[in-house]
Amino acid sequence: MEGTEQWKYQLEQWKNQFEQWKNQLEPWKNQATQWLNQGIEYSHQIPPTQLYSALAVLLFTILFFLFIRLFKRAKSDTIVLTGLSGSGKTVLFYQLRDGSSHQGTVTSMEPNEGLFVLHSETTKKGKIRPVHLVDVPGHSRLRPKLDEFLPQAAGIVFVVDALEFLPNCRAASEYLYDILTKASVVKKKIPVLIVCNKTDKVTAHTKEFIRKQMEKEVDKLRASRSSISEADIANDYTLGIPGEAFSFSHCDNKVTVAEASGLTGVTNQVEQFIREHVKA
Ligand SMILES: Nc1nc2c(ncn2[C@@H]2O[C@H](COP(=O)(O)OP(=O)(O)OP(=O)(O)O)[C@@H](O)[C@H]2O)c(=O)[nH]1
Ligand SMILES: [Mg+2]
Repeated sequence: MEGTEQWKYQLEQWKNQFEQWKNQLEPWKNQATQWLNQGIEYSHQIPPTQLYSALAVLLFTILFFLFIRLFKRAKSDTIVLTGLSGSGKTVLFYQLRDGSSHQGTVTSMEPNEGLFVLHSETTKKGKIRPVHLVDVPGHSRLRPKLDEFLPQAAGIVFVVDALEFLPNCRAASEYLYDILTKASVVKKKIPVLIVCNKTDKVTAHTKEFIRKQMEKEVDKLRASRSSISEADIANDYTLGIPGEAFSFSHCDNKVTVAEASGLTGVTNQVEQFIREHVKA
């Protein structure tokens, strides 16, 4: 019984409080109605054409800003790290994210993904746009995963082991050839950066040497593939200029070469490429 009494009392108090608020709001309500009436009256005084054009301008401005916003959002922030197994993608991924290499020699079995501001930018002031970085393992069984990420990529970082380059040259070139002829890459002209990694070692090959060797290898592949893949045109675009030795500069998308050492944190050229295509 006591409980109900207490409730009743509480309810009564809430009601009083509510009444009090209502009274306080009354002058505001009056003011608002007055303004509204004034507004309506004023709008009656304006010639309708002027009113319509003002409304049209307002609508246009709103649509314009909405459009700009949408357009900005549509720009991708995804950078895909790819290349043969052991080339150093995962080390590079952590170096870009944390500024340390998380040294380990395990072969990745899953793509590594992250949305972050590059470690080298964390000391910068102001709001910086994060990058969606994806490290797709080089193991042949996981390569189809690449197709999931390529359509949304703003750029592709193709990592090459500059130390063990010669034994891997053919396989790396084949993988790169496959990427460069993918419809998703060609149509959107996704830029590619070939990163000659592990340049901390003196025996590493130079980027000029690697570029030339890979161009030669792609040239050979172009000849052999075009003779066998007549029936399989769907997947393939032809590379380069027919009758001329292949050069990466013949590609419709921009293909450039850089040097890096993920292990020791020399990654400035990769960061520059990322920021060229995912504006801060
Ligand atoms: N000297 C040197 N070694 C490196 C460098 N980057 C990576 N490595 C070594 O290369 C090996 C492979 O590196 P990972 O980053 O695991 O290679 P990955 O490309 O992710 O390989 P998968 O995951 O199999 O596709 C590791 O033993 C690294 O320590 C580098 O810049 N310099
Ligand atoms: Mg890995």
